[in-house]
Amino acid sequence: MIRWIAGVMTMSVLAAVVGSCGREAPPPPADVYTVRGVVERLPQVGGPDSGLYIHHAAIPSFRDEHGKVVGMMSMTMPFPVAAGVSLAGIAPGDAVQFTFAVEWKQPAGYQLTRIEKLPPGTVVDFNPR
Ligand SMILES: [Cu+2]
Repeated sequence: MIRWIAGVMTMSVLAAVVGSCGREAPPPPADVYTVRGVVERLPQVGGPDSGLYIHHAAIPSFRDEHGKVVGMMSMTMPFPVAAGVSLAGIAPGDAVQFTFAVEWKQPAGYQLTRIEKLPPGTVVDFNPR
């Protein structure tokens, strides 16, 4: 009798867990930012660090893993380039506008998904409001 009750309780706990999974909201999409910057270094093919280094403007709307807007100051950092994104015609010193996506779920990471060269002579504002 006690075993039967324990069994029924286990089943109902399982049902509740499975049931709540079915009702779960779909995961939020990755955070996406479009930012300006200046290319510092192209990816080192075959090197240990294959990121595209960009001195990017501040990103006031940048969100942390909890979705809280914390901003990101202007800095130079490497951006892993998503497969299929062409860097043809991009060189160090170029002013660019680029888009990157941040995924906080495991596996967390970020990727540059789009980049375009700005007209020669474009002055990047590194501290936009
Ligand atoms: Cu940064």
